[in-house]
Amino acid sequence: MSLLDRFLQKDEVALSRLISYVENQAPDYRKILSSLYSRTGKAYRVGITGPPGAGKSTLVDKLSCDLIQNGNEVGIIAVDPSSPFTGGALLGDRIRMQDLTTKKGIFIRSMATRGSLGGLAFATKEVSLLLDAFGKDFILIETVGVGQIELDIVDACDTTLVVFVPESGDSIQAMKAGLMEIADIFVVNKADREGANRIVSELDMILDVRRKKGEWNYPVVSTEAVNNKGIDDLLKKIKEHRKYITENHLLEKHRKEQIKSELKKIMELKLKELIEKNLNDANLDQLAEKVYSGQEDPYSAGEKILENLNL
Ligand SMILES: Nc1nc2c(ncn2[C@@H]2O[C@H](COP(=O)(O)OP(=O)(O)OP(=O)(O)O)[C@@H](O)[C@H]2O)c(=O)[nH]1
Ligand SMILES: [Mg+2]
Repeated sequence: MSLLDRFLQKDEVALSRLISYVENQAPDYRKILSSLYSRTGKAYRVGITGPPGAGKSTLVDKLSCDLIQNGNEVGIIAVDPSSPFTGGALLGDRIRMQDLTTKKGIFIRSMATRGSLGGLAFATKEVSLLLDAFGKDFILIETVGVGQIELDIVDACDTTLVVFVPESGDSIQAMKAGLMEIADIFVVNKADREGANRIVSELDMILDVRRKKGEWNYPVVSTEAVNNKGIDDLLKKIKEHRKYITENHLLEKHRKEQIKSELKKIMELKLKELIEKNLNDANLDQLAEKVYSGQEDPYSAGEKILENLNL
């Protein structure tokens, strides 16, 4: 049986293998995604981001358990842009989520920078397509930190949670990093610690400016992930947000925007490949020689090459 057939029969080993194909951009990986594309669009993607150690993995763990108990299948992608390879820095996550891997209906994958063409955010999208095609109802994407890559990743999600902790300064830092703008739901985790109420009211104060009657109200939810407290409330808010963006056609609009940027990216990558294929070192040397000796200028030389590419 082919890998694809096994994938279609819900074989998780085949899923893992296909994810590696896609991550490594193995030959024909596009054909695989293309043949599976019609099976996608059903999964709901939830992004979870926030400062290191805020309790994101613990939240993902508890949310997943609740979701599978309600009959959903869950895919988890843990992304760490700061790690040069998959595994190392995420080992902690893996250990913490270990009991999850044995639960039926939950699949976990870690991803890290591998210099993949198109970048980590794009690779994450492609992996989530696979999970979607596999039949996952929810895809939870955890990213640590506040850089541009993380923002791009959660921006591609349908609902984004930003996790805060009672330690002071977090909210202000997050605002600087643009986290406030991308969050749909604000989570104050470690509510068992002192200062939790203060940060909730601080957030509420900032958000009141943005809250408009009849529109999404940017809720702040307190949780104690380790003690499984507040998780049902959080899940309720996620579902409310889903309902809100669906009914107001915002989900549709957002997904179309995502498709546009994917299309551009796919074409960019294809062009890059074509250029590399058609322009070997010898050609380049020759051209450089011509430009250097004044026979040609680089602008017209570049145009000519592009015209001759078989697009
Ligand atoms: N006191 C308290 N500790 C918690 C709570 N939730 C999680 N923790 C602890 O906080 C630590 C970090 O939790 P993680 O879930 O790994 O946090 P994370 O945000 O995924 O961490 P990174 O992925 O490394 O950024 C762990 O020791 C958790 O047990 C909570 O509600 N209260
Ligand atoms: Mg984590």
